[in-house]
Amino acid sequence: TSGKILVKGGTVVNALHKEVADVYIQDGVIASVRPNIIVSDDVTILDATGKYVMPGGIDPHTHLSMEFMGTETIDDFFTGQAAALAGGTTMNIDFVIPVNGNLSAGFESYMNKAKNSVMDYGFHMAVTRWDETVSEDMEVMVKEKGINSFKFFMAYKGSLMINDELLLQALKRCKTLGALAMVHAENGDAVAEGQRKMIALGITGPEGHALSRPPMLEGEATARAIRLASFVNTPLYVVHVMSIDATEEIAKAKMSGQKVIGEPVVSGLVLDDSWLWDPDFTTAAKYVMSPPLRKSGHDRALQAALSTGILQLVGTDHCTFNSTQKTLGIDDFRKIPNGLNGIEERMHLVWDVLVESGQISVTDYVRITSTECARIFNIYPRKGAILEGSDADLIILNPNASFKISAASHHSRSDTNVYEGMTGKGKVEVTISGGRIVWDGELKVIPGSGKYIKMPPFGYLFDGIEKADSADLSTLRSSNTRSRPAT
Ligand code: DUC
Ligand code: ZN
Ligand code: ZN
Ligand code: ZN
Repeated sequence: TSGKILVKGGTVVNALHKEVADVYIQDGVIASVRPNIIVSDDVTILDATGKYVMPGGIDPHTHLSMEFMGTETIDDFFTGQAAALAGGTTMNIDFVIPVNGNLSAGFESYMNKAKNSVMDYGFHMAVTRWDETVSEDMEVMVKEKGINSFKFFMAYKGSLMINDELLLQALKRCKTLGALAMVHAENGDAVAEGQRKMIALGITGPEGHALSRPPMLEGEATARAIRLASFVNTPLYVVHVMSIDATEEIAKAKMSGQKVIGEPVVSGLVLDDSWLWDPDFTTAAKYVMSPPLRKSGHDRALQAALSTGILQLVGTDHCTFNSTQKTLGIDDFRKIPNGLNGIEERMHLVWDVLVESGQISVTDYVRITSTECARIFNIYPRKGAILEGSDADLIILNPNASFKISAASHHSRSDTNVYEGMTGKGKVEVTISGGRIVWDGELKVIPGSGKYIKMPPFGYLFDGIEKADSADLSTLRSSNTRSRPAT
């Protein structure tokens, strides 16, 4: 094909506006968006009448090719991203895990893992250790490597976790670099205690996973991270918000004016923990992720929080292991590799559970699946929008067709799917990535075609922070003056 595409007659949806228009794509970029565009015959025409034309999804939270808990995720950048494209997601932001705590080595290793990428991607970086070298390396990552967010684990004691003393140092460093601090918020010390208790009680199966780390431990760590971020006045992004407890802390912080972003993941929105009690180990183990799935009720509360803006965007935490890998924990739930799928299912499930149900508008759908992520990580409007000059990453969604999820037909390499059998209305019929049709019921992906997207520091969340700091300082000075005894 010529590489020129006209998407004709659809309802073009952006985060704040929708209208019936044509979209003309040339050289990987959106060249024009307006009604009745006339083109020459070498242009591929896609009829989108009666359908929605929307920015491709951006998944802010994935783990592809991740070495974790004694094994490695079964989806690499090729299979994970191919699955994403088949489900209407055109970019993912993955988490670089440092090599022996070393950030630069971690970055090189992930750039290498991503060589067979089939869509654009960016990176967050986990910080799992703290010293002068790490602090210096953070600056290199931000200034040279295109990373503007760092993730800190408050759980996974003994491996990834860092304590409050280090977290505080890291938060300060993020602030000076204009990088967004992200936290996995669970109290790792208490989780370890909860796990010991379950094992002592003889509860070694997957249900022990849920019982050992209840929502209060997520609420506590979320509150603590929020307070520490407030103490140094830097914005905070809480990944995989799974509970009412954590959501309430985020809502409270927002009411006090603090810049806190909450990211629920699809599994938390549509599943509950009842699966973990399934007597069949293979079935139960596939639902083990951290933080764990919660009791029914948390799922609907997370949906409500998203629809009202308390939570702002949806990720997946796509981190897949096949059933053989999950048996690493057959005698001890602590050894079940944590993680489940979602990169292919996110766009369909969010549409079904929030738009079809009438909880949010189609414009809000675009905001929470794409635009908000692009804004937070400072790549809007190149990504997250259908505007002249934006990258040609977009989807055609037919609201009258239906989707059906099954491991038999999905594109992940995993032999199971936690959403097995789910169906709903709203189907991604076409995905365009980098100006090419990569999905139209069949995948047409090219290994190595995905580009690394550098994300610049000091995104919109940092606006006003310096002013707030100097206002704070002058308050401090004047209150000192008042309290000084007269001489
Ligand atoms: N939780 C998971 O379930 N998998 C990857 C890491 C994490 O925090
Ligand atoms: Zn330096
Ligand atoms: Zn996590
Ligand atoms: Zn994760």
